[in-house]
Amino acid sequence: MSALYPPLQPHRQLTLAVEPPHTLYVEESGNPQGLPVVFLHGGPGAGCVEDHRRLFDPARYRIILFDQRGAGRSRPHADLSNNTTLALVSDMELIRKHLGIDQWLVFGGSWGSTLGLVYAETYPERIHALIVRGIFLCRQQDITWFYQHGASRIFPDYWQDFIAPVAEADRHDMVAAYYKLLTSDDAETRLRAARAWSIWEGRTLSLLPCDNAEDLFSHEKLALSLARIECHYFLHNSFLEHNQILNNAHRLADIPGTIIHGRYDIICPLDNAYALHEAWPTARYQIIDNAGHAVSETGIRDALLQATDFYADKFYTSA
Ligand code: STX
Repeated sequence: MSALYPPLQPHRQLTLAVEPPHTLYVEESGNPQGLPVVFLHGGPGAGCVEDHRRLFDPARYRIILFDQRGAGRSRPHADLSNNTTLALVSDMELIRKHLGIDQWLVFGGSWGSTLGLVYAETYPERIHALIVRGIFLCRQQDITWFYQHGASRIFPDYWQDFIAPVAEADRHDMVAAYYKLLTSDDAETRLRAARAWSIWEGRTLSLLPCDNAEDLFSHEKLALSLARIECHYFLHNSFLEHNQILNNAHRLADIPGTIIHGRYDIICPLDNAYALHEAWPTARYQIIDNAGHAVSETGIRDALLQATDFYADKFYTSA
């Protein structure tokens, strides 16, 4: 079992104005001369946390974290305007150019895997390697599974709490119903819906229950950005064409890659990773047999650390 790298502070933090009204929080930690890696957080809308830095050897990586539009420390918080997949991909290019980086390693879990895959299929020449975890292809079947029926059968008790804010007549389309609540004029309605949406995700995240999931996910700031931004993306088919990621997977062929996925992932079932592995057979494919969806689960964390060390061995050269 391997531990995360020790806690570390960013040596540079910046606020980058992208398309109005958005301003992004971007930070760098680790070795300024190291192998650049960009970390893509989940949700969309979850934002980065300090532990994300600790997945990378700070002696060999130049670690770049940023909060996507509306998430974390980016402003305006939880804002849905001009918030699309394509916009996030162009933000990544803006950040890359702003930091003077030619090629970087791209690392993403869950929605971060979605964004990383779309970015890689758009700009394959910009990527040293791609590490993706908890694969989320954002197909209609993936959204239906988690927000309509599927996961509801594994967690029927938590599902009741998830559907509670929605009038019975509207429950045939949970994403559309939630969108109305989450964009309501009434702040209390928005927050109540955001908490229920977010707690559903928190409770279903890991194979074994995690004690503080409800506290964490009901926190006003996280709940609002996570729920509003996710719901906005999923209502709009994540701004992707039908099966876009798999259909364009041939563009990944020359990218060194690692796919890591927990066998008991209920948020993003393993068939997401399996389909990606079939479409991108040159990538290393690792099923973690004792884990669900969370980056914090031991088996997932170990595999991720092994992967980041593997690519540092391969690509890092000291000046
Ligand atoms: N959301 C998938 C996703 O990206 C449907 C995701 N799942 N859990 C998370 O993100 C957090 C734990 C980061 C909130």
